[in-house]
Amino acid sequence: MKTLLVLLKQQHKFYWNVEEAEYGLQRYQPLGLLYVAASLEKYGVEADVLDQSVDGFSGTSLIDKLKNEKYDFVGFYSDSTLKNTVCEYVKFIKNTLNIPIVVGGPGTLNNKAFFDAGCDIICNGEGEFTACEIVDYLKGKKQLSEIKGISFRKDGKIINNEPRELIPNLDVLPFPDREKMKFDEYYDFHKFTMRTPFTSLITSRGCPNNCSFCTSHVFWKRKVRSRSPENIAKELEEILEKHKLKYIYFLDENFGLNMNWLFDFCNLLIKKNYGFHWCCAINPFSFKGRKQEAIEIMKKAGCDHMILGLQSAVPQILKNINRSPQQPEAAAETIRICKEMGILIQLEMIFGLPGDTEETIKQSIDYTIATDPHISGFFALTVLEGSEIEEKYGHNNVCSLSKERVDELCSLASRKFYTRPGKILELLMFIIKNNPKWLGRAVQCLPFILSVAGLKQRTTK
Ligand code: B12
Ligand code: SF4
Repeated sequence: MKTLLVLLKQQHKFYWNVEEAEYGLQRYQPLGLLYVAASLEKYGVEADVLDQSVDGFSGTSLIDKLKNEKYDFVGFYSDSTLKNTVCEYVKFIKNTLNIPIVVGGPGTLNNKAFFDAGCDIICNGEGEFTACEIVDYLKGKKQLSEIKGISFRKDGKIINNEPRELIPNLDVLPFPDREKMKFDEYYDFHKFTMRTPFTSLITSRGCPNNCSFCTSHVFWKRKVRSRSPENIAKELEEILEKHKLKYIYFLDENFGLNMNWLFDFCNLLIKKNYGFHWCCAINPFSFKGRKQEAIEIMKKAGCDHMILGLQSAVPQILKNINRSPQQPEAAAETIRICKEMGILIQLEMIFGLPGDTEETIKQSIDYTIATDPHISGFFALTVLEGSEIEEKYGHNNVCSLSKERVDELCSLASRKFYTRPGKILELLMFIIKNNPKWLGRAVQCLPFILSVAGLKQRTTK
């Protein structure tokens, strides 16, 4: 049995500032598909992985490949923003080829459109074991009704099977085989600290929180499972055998939530002295009570960039999105410590949240300027299918401001934040001191820099 797993290129303007230039600056290996592929191969199924932004195929050439190379089924990754693109491909393939199509990923929470397009099976949640059971079904060894964690169509009706239990011990999973991809084609030059060769890796799955704009709690059930530091070290050493790795982004939704784990992991990195730098995403309450100590050891272990999601500085807006009103204070402390230690700190804000007005957005901008992280992203809310905000507001306006006004306020915030002379100098000095090679990318990064600085209007749909 043989399968092709596919990540399509984003064609719709959901991702902020999505333009061709963006994809020349930022690409991540499709870790989810690589995990599924590794489990299938362990199960005796040949699994190839294609990434359209690197492999550049068209719908017609994809069909030719599926036919000529005799694949038994094809799988697509979909997040909410890729959904329309995936549906277009599913429809196109099904018009010419009768091949089973499976779709998985965080964008499948509302699955009707995929079935309407012709998809056969949706994998809900983690895919490693589900995909192997789908193979059993295709071999005639299992009924669809027996497979936990899938949805399928029977007599025109969508059947949602019982959910699959989360994999209790992530250490049992085979490592994603990055050699399936063109390793050097992955990087994120949005990061001033980026060095190549680069890869991404995930040390835990899930997040305990339930922010109303996010779908993590629906997908990962608010349960956090961490891999053991030793298991991660083994994966790192496999990569380091083949590549002189210089940079890693740990893709966890909230990195290092468990403090004992964080200290063990950082101590292991320090002991092993692998020589790469890394970046991670945290939240305002991360490292609570032991912030100074935690950030210090992370720095020692190679962390040079943290992404801190605060979203709003206004207590009532934070309450509206199921967050604590104490977070702005906590985030300010993280920003201060990171700056003292020379870690690039990036604050993320979302505008257009429930209850947002011109005044609350102004307060968030003022807060960002006052706390002065190195960089800050101001994003217009993307309403994700399956999120609490979508349930509550549907396609209606979430706040009193129009989408256009929210976009304008994002640009205005960026302009106010980045066009201060001190800021430009600070960033330039940071780059020269920490990663001068990045400046070689400056011309290619120009559209990105202009957009970040609010000098080029952003549009999101
Ligand atoms: C890396 C990343 C990115 C990268 C690259 C994304 C890409 N498509 O290549 C960048 C930085 C570009 C990015 C951008 C965005 N991202 Co992003 N990103 C991630 C991140 C941090 C890691 C993804 C990952 O590797 N996960 C680890 C693997 C193991 O999990 P997985 O991918 O879900 O795969 C498992 C299952 O889903 C399933 N599965 C997946 N595919 C398939 C296919 C088949 C056939 C089967 C059987 C199973 C299966 O099996 C896998 C193994 O168990 C996740 C958060 C997270 N930690 O997951 C967010 C996440 C995917 N991003 C998210 C969002 C919202 C965005 C943006 C829209 C943000 C924005 N507003 O601009 C953009 C849009 C991207 C786009 N499509 O254009 C959301 C998606 C939510 C949703 N409902 O769709 C996530 C979940 C974050 C969150 N908690 O909200 N992102
Ligand atoms: S936004 Fe971040 S902290 Fe909130 S639920 Fe999603 S992943 Fe967790």
